[in-house]
Amino acid sequence: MPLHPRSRVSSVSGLIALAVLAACGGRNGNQANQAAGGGWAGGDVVSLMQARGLAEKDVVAALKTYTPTGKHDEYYTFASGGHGGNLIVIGVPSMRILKYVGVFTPEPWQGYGYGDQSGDVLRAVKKGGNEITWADMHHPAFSETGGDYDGKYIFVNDKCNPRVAVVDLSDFCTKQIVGSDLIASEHGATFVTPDTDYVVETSQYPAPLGGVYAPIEEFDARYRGAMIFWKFDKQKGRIVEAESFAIELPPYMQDLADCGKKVSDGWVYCNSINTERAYGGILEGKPPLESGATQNDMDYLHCIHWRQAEAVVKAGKTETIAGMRTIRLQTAIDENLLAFVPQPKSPHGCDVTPDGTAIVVGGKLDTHTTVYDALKIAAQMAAKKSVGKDPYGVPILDYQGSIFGQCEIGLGPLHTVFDDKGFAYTSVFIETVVAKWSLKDLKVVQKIDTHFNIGHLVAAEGDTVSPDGRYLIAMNKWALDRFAPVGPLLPQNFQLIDIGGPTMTLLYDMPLPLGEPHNAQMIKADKLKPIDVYKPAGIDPITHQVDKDAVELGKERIERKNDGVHVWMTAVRSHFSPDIVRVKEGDVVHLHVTNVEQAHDATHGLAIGGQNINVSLEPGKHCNIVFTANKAGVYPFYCTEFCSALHLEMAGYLLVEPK
Ligand code: CUK
Ligand code: CUA
Repeated sequence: MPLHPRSRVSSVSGLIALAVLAACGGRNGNQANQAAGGGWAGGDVVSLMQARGLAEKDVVAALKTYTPTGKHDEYYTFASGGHGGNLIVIGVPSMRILKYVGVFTPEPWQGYGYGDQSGDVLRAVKKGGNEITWADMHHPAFSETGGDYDGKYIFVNDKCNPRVAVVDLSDFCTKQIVGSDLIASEHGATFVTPDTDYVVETSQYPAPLGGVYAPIEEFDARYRGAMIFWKFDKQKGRIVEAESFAIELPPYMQDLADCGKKVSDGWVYCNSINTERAYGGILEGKPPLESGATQNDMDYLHCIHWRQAEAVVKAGKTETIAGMRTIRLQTAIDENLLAFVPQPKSPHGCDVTPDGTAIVVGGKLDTHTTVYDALKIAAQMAAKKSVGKDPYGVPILDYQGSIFGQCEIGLGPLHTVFDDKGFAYTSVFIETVVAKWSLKDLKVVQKIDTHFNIGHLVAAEGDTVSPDGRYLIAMNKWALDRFAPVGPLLPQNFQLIDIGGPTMTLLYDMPLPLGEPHNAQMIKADKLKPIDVYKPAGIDPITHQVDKDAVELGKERIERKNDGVHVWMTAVRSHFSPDIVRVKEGDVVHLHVTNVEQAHDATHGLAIGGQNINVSLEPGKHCNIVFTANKAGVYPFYCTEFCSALHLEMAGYLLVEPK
């Protein structure tokens, strides 16, 4: 064995501990080795710290996050891609991006929406006949069993064009997108009931239900909100539209929702803004919407008994609007399944504690979080005790009689997540901090700066019945000076914070240059059991069944049929077969292509020039591609993943002969 020229410290941690001591004790470790001219002369830890201007806390943060090659992260974070309309999968604590999952937006690498059957998923919901290829994605939610993440599915919403998507975590692919024209925008989505019976989607900006027109002067009479309960079939992994229902709500701006759990199982809560029912009119002599909407001292926390609503639906007490079985507002009142509790001025955030006893709502224009008592609310509703009614007849419960109390947080509290030690963590937008406070005595114990203007925050399993503590990510709206400048449009800044010890410490800044993610969810890595390959070969990833047109090696063929030319093709290192496809100008071409390989990571791609066709062929995957060869010419097709030494030779020709 070759001897190392220098004696070595026996362990890496020992070396680093020594180095940190040396650097931080003020001793000048090894000045001669200090990097000159940008190189890493010397290469020992002390020199590196000095050369890079790192303090002890930086090295400690690095040690807590650095993940050497081949080592996996402890957690996955699934962040909404915001305007990007996709999901971003991030490893924690390394903050390495592991995957983008195309959801509401075509995703070229996955071949999502570029020619194969995934396009049917992407384009399933049109709005007014228009194809929508972006989204304003806000809130991902994992499927749950018993209030805990089960690692099977993740749901996401589109605020702008109300839609909900189902992503299967066995292959990280979008399987379904649904949407209802009942509502015209949404926000309180997606949130799941503790056993994922329903995925909740709540409207935000009131509009006449069902996508019809009504003059805005008839706002109070004809504009409405609604909460949709999308029924989820866990076995099939699909939302069942026919078994879904909605509840009509007054025309306030319903905001964030969360489902009760444990003692509050069966309930869903939703905060609201603009109970003033302002609708703007700046050029028409009215106050701007935002000032009209902030006149009242109190808005309303909506408390909805969804299990009761389910029974009302079963009893047939609904009206179908835009295809959605809807419990009308009067029915909801008569059936005692909806009540309001006042909440301080323009609230934001609505988060149920892990034990289900309390609902935390942020103040936004108030300096408190208000902690509501789920049982007191339920008791008042059961006793039909109210202190008044809103203009639509919805009972209003006594505010003081519905709360545990308030926590003085700071300027602009928004969202709250939880740890395993009885602490809550609230994002404070204006003050730009995370405030850690005790659920026991509602007292703040620590604040940590964020950079800058934090929106949501996510903690490890922090929205479940059993949070882990450990890690928290602050999702900041502004990045300002944190990164090298990239022009006027700046990335978002995800800041990883260690919440494992008694004090929060900042570990890492991660720019996210894609959209405004809003929220994310963090799950223990060992809860996910993704597949390696599609098995057996020929699987349609949407149905997870062997496709009827799956192709086996040796069974490749081309046939002209009534509906066009069918090509049954295989992909295997390093050729497509057939590699010459002859069609006539104007032919409809049906390309059935199977990657017959079963080797892990042996992915091919198939792209055809001039047709906007680009699919990803993971091992075992089958794609059905349909297009019209509308222009005579010679179209090379080729593999787009560097799969083998002869990858560049993995190509062929589509020959479109003139008519
Ligand atoms: S909202 Cu964006 S920071 Cu859509 Cu959840 Cu609060
Ligand atoms: Cu197959 Cu490159």
